[in-house]
Amino acid sequence: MNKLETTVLLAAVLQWVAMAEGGVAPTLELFTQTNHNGAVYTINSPHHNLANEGFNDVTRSICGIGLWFLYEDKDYSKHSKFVHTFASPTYDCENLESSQRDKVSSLRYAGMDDIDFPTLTLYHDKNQCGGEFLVLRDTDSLPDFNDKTTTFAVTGSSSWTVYADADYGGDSACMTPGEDGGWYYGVWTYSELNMKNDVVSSVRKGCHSDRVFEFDLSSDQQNPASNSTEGGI
Ligand SMILES: [Ca+2]
Ligand SMILES: [Ca+2]
Repeated sequence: MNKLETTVLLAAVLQWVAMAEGGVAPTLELFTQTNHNGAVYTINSPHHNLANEGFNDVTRSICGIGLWFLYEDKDYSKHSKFVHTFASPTYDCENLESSQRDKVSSLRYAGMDDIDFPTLTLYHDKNQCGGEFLVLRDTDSLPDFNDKTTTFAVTGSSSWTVYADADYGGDSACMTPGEDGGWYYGVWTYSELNMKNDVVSSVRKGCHSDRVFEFDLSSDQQNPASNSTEGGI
């Protein structure tokens, strides 16, 4: 079976899984050449150091499903000069831009092992770097992540409201995900919510603030898929 056939088969299998279970799991394939050629490494979980898998600094193109962040440095480090966002509800492929090739050292997805499950992930640093805290329900205090959040990622169709004080007090902002073919996600930094850095102390599911910030998907299209659907050598 050649690579195209393998890719088509994988897409069919993933679609079947989605239909069977209602929500597909995030998955990402890393390729050592552009246009999903070369050696491939398939990922279904966070990887803080691709050197452990013998796949450090070799990725040139990617295919997959879900909302993923790819970091230049290991450990999702804030010192990474780039963090590449991949977002797709169906199996899709793209080439990394040339300045990001042969440099990816860690990666992780936002949310749960179902790309439609409503989640909010809080990140310690800019560009979804550093420690993370996954929120699934109303949380009136954040003992392990209080006043630490710089960036936010949402999966699922629910909005989420963040507050500067515990018990849903103080300044607040509602994040509403954008829609891509019936799939929802969003990524924000504190300044895009007109909040201060490192102030979030409680979180509620749903939109409970009159300060509403809807994610604009068009702002997040980094690398049109048409670049990578032609095959090639
Ligand atoms: Ca690297
Ligand atoms: Ca606070």
